[in-house]
Amino acid sequence: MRGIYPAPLPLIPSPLNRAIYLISNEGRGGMSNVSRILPKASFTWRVSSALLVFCGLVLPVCAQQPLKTLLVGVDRRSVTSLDGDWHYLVDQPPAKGLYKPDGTVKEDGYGLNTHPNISSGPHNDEYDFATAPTMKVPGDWNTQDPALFRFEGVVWFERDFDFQAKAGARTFLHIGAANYKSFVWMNGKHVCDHEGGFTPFDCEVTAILKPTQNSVVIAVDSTRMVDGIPSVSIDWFNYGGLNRDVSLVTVPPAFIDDYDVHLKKEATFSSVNANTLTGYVHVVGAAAGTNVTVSVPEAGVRTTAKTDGDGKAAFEVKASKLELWSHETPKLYKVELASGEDRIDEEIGFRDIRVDGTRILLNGKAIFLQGANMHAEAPIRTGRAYSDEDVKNIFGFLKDLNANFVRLAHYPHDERMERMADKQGIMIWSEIPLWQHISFEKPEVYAKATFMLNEMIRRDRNKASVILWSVSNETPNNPTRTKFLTDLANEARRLDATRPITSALIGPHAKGDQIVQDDPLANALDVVGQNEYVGWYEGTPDEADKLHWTMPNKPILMSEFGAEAKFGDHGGRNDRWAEEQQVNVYEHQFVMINKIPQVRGLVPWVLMDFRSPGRNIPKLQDGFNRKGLFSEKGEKKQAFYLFQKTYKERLVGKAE
Ligand code: GCB
Repeated sequence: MRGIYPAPLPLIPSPLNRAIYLISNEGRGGMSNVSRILPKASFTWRVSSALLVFCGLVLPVCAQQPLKTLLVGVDRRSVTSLDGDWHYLVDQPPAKGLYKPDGTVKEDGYGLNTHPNISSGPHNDEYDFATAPTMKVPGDWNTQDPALFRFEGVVWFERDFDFQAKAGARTFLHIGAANYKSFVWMNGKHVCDHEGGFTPFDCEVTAILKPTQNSVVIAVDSTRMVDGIPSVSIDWFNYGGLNRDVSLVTVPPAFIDDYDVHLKKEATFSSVNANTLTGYVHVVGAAAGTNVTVSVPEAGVRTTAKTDGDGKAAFEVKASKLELWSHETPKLYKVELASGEDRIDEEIGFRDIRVDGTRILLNGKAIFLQGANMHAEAPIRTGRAYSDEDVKNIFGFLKDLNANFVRLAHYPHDERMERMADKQGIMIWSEIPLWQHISFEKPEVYAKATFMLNEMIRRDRNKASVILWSVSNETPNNPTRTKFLTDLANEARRLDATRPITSALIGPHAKGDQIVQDDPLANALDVVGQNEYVGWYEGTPDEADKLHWTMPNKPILMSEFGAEAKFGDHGGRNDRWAEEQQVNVYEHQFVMINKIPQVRGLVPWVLMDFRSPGRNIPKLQDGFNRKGLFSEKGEKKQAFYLFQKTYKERLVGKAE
């Protein structure tokens, strides 16, 4: 089986990446594990330096594994779903079914899916998937089995299936997301691993599949790691499991794995000339010079481009006429991408998003973002969000609020969110889970961050609704972190030059009535997110009125502000936990925010109450962060109505 890897990953390593790569190779006598497994002169030579470090240092097991790819647009293909009931077994710490005593992965562990010798003969393996209970995939184990509600560790999943392979076709196992590390076996063969809880991955299983009685076994380890992203401390629930759809994707021998179709970004935007589409289609297994066609019938576009030696076909073509996507008119076009036997039918919106001074311009027009933060929590049923129903409920809340924007905190959410946002005209801030304290000093953590950034951008770059990539949330202001995040922001720009880059900053504390935001990370950003909790973690609600912020001369989004309130808890305007106090905090915040001229968006924390096990005040929190405008059951707090009216009548903030 030949491994493949996404082409748009950093082919030219950034200076820091290059340094890490050299260090990792030196440390291994000049030859990394990865370079040993890469077939010479093949496509895989173009693997990113981030992956080299990732496999070479972080996951030594990669050395024995075929590389994985990341198929873009899987939800636009016809796939064989493996969702449904999977057997599961808990591998209690130290997880002897998965890890050897030294922490490396066992090749003769539960992944082999053998059966115990119960009745006779020598005693052998002590696990059995065939008779194990089942749970639903997608889903988190915490809300499906009460015994696992607080469990963080290794749970194994197994299911059997029949599969009629098409002659000559290639088949990939696609996992929408599994938190946090995954180790995958197919028919007893270890096929791939992945680190990161919120992005998809694929492993090729073509040569291993049989017509009947296939068995896929996946170990998911949700243990928090100091050097993970996020690290050990988080203010959300660490839902473990196969949290998003799992499927088999069958493609022809030469297939489209990645594409980017967007409105050409000119030096200045002009609506008259905004009709050039550009980008690339990448075809794995295509000889140089293979034809790729890109058609947008409704816009009169049909162009043919040829792949280069790496399978990439770049194109640029003028549309006869293009109606641009916006939150007011979320126009999507049917886009057909085809090469040889492969074809993907997409729906893509075209728009221009840029920063001009302190303004954010969408299609040349200054916009003000009226939004909310949201965790990937399922309203009403609670648990990790993964379904059409969950997404419908969340968008119902946003539309009811009159929002035009959502910050998907603090990690990439289910792709359904972006699809729905594209259709409904909600703009998105998309973020990697780089939250507060991270091991910024460690090169391998930087490698993981670039890896996750790549995965996020690759999955969602064709979504018009995504207008901002965020590299982090509330990180400590020191030179090591600033260098790390500045490099990461530049990496994001290199991967996608069409969108502004942001991050949510925190602090500094007020000095008297003055607050000067002088975090040097702002220099690396196009749009500055500012989190602050005046009236809740700091000061009293009315103190906000007196505060004067000095902010960078860039567009500012108030990316978090708010207060906790328990739905149905009523009292005075200064009574903590009362809905009235939450309203009071916001009303004073509005006074303060209205005095900051560069503010271009409101993003209250948070749309809906969400599970966070550190929130331990009985009867008030009960394991939930209660800063929601909605309760987790979808009940509207008074602050919801405040925002609904504020957004409808555009009472706070200006687009320019
Ligand atoms: C923050 C964090 C967010 C927390 C929130 C809170 O600053 O960015 O993840 O949940 O505060 O409620 O404390």
